[in-house]
Amino acid sequence: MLVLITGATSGIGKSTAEIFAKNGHDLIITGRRDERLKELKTKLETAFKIKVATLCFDIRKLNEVETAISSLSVDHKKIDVLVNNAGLAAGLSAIQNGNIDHWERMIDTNVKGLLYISRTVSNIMIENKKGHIINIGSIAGKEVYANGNVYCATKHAVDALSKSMRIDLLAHNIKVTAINPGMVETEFSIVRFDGDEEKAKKVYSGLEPLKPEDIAETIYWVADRPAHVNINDIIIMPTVQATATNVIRN
Ligand code: NDP
Ligand code: 8X3
Repeated sequence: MLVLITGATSGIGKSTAEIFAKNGHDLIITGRRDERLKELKTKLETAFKIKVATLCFDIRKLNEVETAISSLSVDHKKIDVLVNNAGLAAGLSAIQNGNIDHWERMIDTNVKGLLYISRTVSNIMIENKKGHIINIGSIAGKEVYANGNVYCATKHAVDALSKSMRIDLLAHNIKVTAINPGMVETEFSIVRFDGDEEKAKKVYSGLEPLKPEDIAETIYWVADRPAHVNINDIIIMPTVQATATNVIRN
């Protein structure tokens, strides 16, 4: 398989690149931090004898998305699996105090960015007469929680888009899966709290969160099902987390 993973410089996306590479699949890895992309490419090509292409672009910018994808060679355009993983939460404030820049970053990345890449790559998949799009949603796309307002709205949008994409792409032999994790310890909370590592650490204190590898294994399993099987939707949580806010801590 040739697998394009957005947001592969960190967390879930990076672990997903690692598990596909380990299983012998070629990759296209994307993100804005080019040095990290290059480091990961060298590491995976050396360890697993696979081919890795890197595309450094900001998913919020349609022209960057289109230029990056059209720069791929003919062979690299045979994308079998698109993992729509790039995303973020910015801030955690009541709606009346919300930071507009945070709102725009979340909407532009989680919704518009996902749409830009999906439109571009689904046309390639339509030409190839097959494909699989795996969207990383969230428990925040199934429930809402205090101060999560705009992040929850963007992930509810991902939930809705996954369902509608599945219908629109049905006639083109393109599978669509949504994977919705609860708490996963990555750079997510550091980004959410604008680099405040102490505050980020508290999110996971006194509990065992999911690891990015747990989500990567699920993504790999979903992509590895036989051609006639599609997994529509998965919610995956740490054992100590029942809902977005019901969590047991030591
Ligand atoms: P990380 O912060 O560790 O990784 C986020 C990735 O997204 C990075 O590789 C980053 O790359 C990329 N990204 C962010 N903004 C952009 C952009 N504008 N253009 C291109 N790439 C971008 O977080 P996670 O691994 O946790 O997050 C991955 C996904 O999982 C997100 O969609 C998140 O909402 C979702 N999720 C996370 C959960 C968690 O608890 N961690 C739970 C549920 C869902 P770079 O900065 O190099 O551009
Ligand atoms: C990330 C999980 O609960 O912080 O999507 O929104 S949560």
